[in-house]
Amino acid sequence: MARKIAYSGVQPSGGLTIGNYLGAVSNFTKLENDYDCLFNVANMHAITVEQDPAELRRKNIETLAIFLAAGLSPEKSILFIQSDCPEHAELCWVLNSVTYMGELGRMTQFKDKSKKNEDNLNSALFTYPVLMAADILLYNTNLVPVGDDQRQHIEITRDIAIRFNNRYGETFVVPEALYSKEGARIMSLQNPDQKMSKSDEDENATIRMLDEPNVIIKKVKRAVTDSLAEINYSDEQAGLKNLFNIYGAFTGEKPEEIANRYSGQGYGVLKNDLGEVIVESLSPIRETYNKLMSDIPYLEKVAREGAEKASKIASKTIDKVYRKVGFR
Ligand code: AQP
Repeated sequence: MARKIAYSGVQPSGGLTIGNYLGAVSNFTKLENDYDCLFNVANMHAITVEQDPAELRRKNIETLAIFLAAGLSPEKSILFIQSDCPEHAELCWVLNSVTYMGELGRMTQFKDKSKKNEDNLNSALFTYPVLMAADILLYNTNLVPVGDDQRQHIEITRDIAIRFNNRYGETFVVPEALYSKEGARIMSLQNPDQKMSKSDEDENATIRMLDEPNVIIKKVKRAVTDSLAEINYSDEQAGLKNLFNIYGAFTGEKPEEIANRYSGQGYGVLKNDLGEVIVESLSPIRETYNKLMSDIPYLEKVAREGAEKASKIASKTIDKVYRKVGFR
């Protein structure tokens, strides 16, 4: 029986955070053995906010190196850079014609990012979910491993697929999302009401996958908690709750049980231990990443071969879609 297909992408819009890792990348590696997987560096999404071209060029390959360092294998998964496959833009255009302004206007990510980018309210920011639908639907994807912040985008992808199928006949697989349990929504260390984001300007708000151990320890120590001086796992202590969620996502333990273990102790003890847990998990990734980055031609080869394999699948979908809509 043919294996099911899993697809996901990560924008090279900054240094990847433990939110990106726990919510997405760490789950990619768990799927490799059971699914036919495609994972890409979503650089076409990244330009919906202003990027420095030289930096973006560098980040494309760095993000691919992080995928490999986190354990993904080019032998098992198709790893590629989104803009190397023109089919993403081609399908996006067709899908734009079956997507309504009203449904795009309801996307909370658009509303949030609009507020942060008032001087660059471009139409790609608005149609971002259509490109994401194209990414997913191009590969007959069954499963999309993503963080909780992508819920609305997965829903609209499903709506677009169903609408297209109804209008033009059975064409797309309607995909399901896969959310991780503890790591689905890692919050900012400085504002636990907001999700941790790689583009956050406050460096203390994020822990990046490639942060040095002393930086990680320092950032955890500076994480905002509260003045109750009492260990609980509750919504009223959102900063503390986030720290337990991060702890649990790294160790596989239930956050509530970790909180019980620390009951009666000070926040400082918890923060010290959590810093160590994160350093221990991320150090091997950082070391492998550094080795990979010393061989750029190898990384470029992985990207090139990945794009060839992805395009082979994607071009079949484009052919089918172009026939359905009357282009061919
Ligand atoms: N805080 C988070 N907790 C859990 N998962 C998260 N993801 C992002 N932030 C968290 C998941 O990481 C994957 C890649 O995200 P993305 O690069 O496509 O864009 P994003 O969701 O907009 O992530 P960022 O870090 O907030 O990037 P910027 O700052 O550039 O907008 C997705 O699966 C996402 O759910």
